[in-house]
Parts: sequence; C-alpha cells; structure tokens
Amino acid sequence: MGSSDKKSGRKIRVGFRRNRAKPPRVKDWKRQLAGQGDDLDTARGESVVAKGDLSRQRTVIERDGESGPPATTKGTVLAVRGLVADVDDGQRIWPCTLRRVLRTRTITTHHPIAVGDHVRFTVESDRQGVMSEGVIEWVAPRRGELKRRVGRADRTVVANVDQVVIVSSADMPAPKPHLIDRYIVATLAGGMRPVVCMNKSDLDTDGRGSQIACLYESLGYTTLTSSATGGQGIDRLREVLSGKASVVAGQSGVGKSSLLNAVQPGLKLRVGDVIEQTSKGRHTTTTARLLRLDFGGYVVDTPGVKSFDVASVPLAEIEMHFVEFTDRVADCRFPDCTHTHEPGCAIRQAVEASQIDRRRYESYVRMFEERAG
Ligand SMILES: Nc1nc2c(ncn2[C@@H]2O[C@H](COP(=O)(O)OP(=O)(O)OP(=O)(O)O)[C@@H](O)[C@H]2O)c(=O)[nH]1
Ligand SMILES: [Mg+2]
Ligand SMILES: [Zn+2]
Repeated sequence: MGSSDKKSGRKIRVGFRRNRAKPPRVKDWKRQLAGQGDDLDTARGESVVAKGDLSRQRTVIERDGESGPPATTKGTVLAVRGLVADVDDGQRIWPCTLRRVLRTRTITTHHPIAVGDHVRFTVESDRQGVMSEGVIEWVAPRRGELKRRVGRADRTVVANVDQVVIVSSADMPAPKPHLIDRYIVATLAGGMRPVVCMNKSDLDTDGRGSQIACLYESLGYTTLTSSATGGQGIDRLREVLSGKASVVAGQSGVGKSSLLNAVQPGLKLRVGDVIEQTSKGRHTTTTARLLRLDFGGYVVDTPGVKSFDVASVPLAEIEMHFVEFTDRVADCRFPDCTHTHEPGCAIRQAVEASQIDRRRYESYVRMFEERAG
C-alpha cells in the first residue's frame, strides 16, 4: 500500500471491534510483513492506521470508482443471509463472506452489505482446492438506497435502485394510506422515484382503492391500478419496470410476488395460499431477493411489512417530501414553522380550505411527532 493508494482512496473512520481494542500482537505484524497476512483485517488495497492504543477508531482507505484491487471479481448482491451474501458475477452465484474490516461497520449500519450492492470479491478455495466461496473486499458507494429504522439502527432494505413500487391492495388486506406515505418519504429521501401500485382492483367493490390511487396520481406520482390474478395493469407494470432497477414493497399479502409472477411467469415466486390467506397476509416472502427481468432491468421482491419507520430521515426534511407542501411553506408566518400548531401556518390553512388532503396532512403530523418524540 503506497501513498498513491491513499491519494486515490477516500478515508473513512470505522469503529474498533472489542477484540481489536488491544494493540495487535507483534507476531501478527510480522506475519503480515511476510505477506501471509491475508486473513487479517488488512485486506489488499486497504491500509489501516491505528492512532495510538487509546484510539477507538481507525482510518480505512476506501477506493471509489472502478479501480478496485486487481485480483477481484465484480458482482451484485442478490440476497443476504446473516453474514453470508449471494453474489452474482454474471456467470454464477457465489456465497460470499465479508472481509473483517467491512464487518466492523456492522456496528453502525447494522449490516454493511445489502441486496443490490455492487461489490468486488476474491475467490477462495477449500482444502480440496475447489473454488467454492468468495470474500467481499469492497462495496461500491450506493446510489438510491431504501432504508428503514429497526430498533435503533438504520437498515438498508435495498441499494442501487431507481424506483420503489409501493404496492397496496384495494381489499384483503385493506389499504393503509399512511404506510404508502411513509414509503414515499423514505423513497424520496433515498434518492429514488416512488411508484404507487393499487393491486387487487378486482376486489375494489366500494371504490376505496381507486380513490386512493387517484389521490397519488393527482400529486404527480406514477400510479398503477392492477390485478395480478385478473391481468389488469400488468402490461403497464412491465413498462414501468422495463430497463430499470426497482424494488417492490408494501404490506404482506397485497400481491407483490403475484404481480412479479404476472409480469414474468418464469420467476415462479412463492405466493400466499388462497385458502389460508387471512386479511392480514402471511409473510410468504421471507427474504429480499434480486431478480433479473427478461425484458431488461431487475427487481427486488421484499417481504411484507406491518409498519415502516422513517426515522432515518432527518426531522426537518420530512416536509420536503410532501410535494403538496413545498410551494406553500414560504407563506407560513414563522420561517421554522413545523405545521403542527403554529398560528399563521399556510399548510394548515390549505388543509382547512381542502386544497391539501386532510389524511395526507395527518400522515405528515404522525411522522413528524413520532420523530420529534
Ligand atoms: N383477488 C386477488 N387476489 C390476489 C391478487 N394479487 C394477489 N392475490 C392473492 O393474494 C395472496 C397474497 O399474494 P402474494 O403475492 O403472496 O402477496 P405478497 O405481497 O407477496 O405477500 P408477502 O410475500 O407475504 O409480503 C395470494 O393468495 C394471491 O393469489 C389480485 O390482484 N386479486
Ligand atoms: Mg411475497
Ligand atoms: Zn406552517
């Protein structure tokens, strides 16, 4: 690791794991100098600088762009199972573990690898000399990242996608518009495009599904009405997914996997059993998985959620992701108006005048108050 590496790389600070709190034994450094230190923290292409015994952090040089270490293979993470990731190099799928220096980042980001990550890995042979698994050495900087808060950690549901198809159903289970709003906020905050999909249109006897779909359409979001079993809207969904990187998300049982099977029957995704189906869904899909589409692009099918915590979005940013607020906030009397209780609030006036949908406003207040504590 020469100084040129340092120049081309980006310094990041990672926390020490507890077992590294003590300075490494001299023996380790000798082994490393002899070039046998591959199983140590110091992966090829990364330099580790411990700043004294008391340092709780160390600096790692992380490379940007295409110039990863030469002996590595490029791949995309299809699925993550614990600390093992299935990585597709375009030819085959490799089970990969993580280089220890990447694992240290687990402490702050829950898991340093997410479905959709672009990685570089080295292939390792087993005792019989068979190349059987890989070790992830490097993770590319992410663009488009859907994050949700789980406990006190932010978890990346999927990385490197262009759009989030937020699926709900007209009935069975009943639509939860507040959940759609949460997904929209997380999608926009993560730099992606939201698409609203109202499925099970065949069950929309009272018209509530299409009423909700109309609202999102009027706000300017790409909106679909579909029936995975009846075939309505499937061609349109195929068009929306074509050539893009997408993720489908929403409650359990709304028909996410069924919709993907309808756009590409070869996927053969497991779907909920009609007989056992309750109005709550049964969590048929259990892990997020990246799937390639024959007509171009890829899509990540995700397990259904009950709720979606947007705590990863900064409090002051939430209002920015309510598109109907943005032209009006300048008219609030106080520049730091939170639109929850202040006099002279242009947002609340617009709600009273029915210019802003009251239910959307309530979604905002719920998200704001939850975040404000
Ligand atoms: N009537 C009707 N039923 C549907 C439609 N789409 C899906 N279903 C049924 O809804 C049930 C749940 O479908 P899934 O595709 O497993 O739902 P999911 O969103 O993937 O659920 P999870 O994997 O648990 O998150 C299945 O019994 C489907 O046959 C639809 O458009 N109309
Ligand atoms: Mg599913
Ligand atoms: Zn206001």
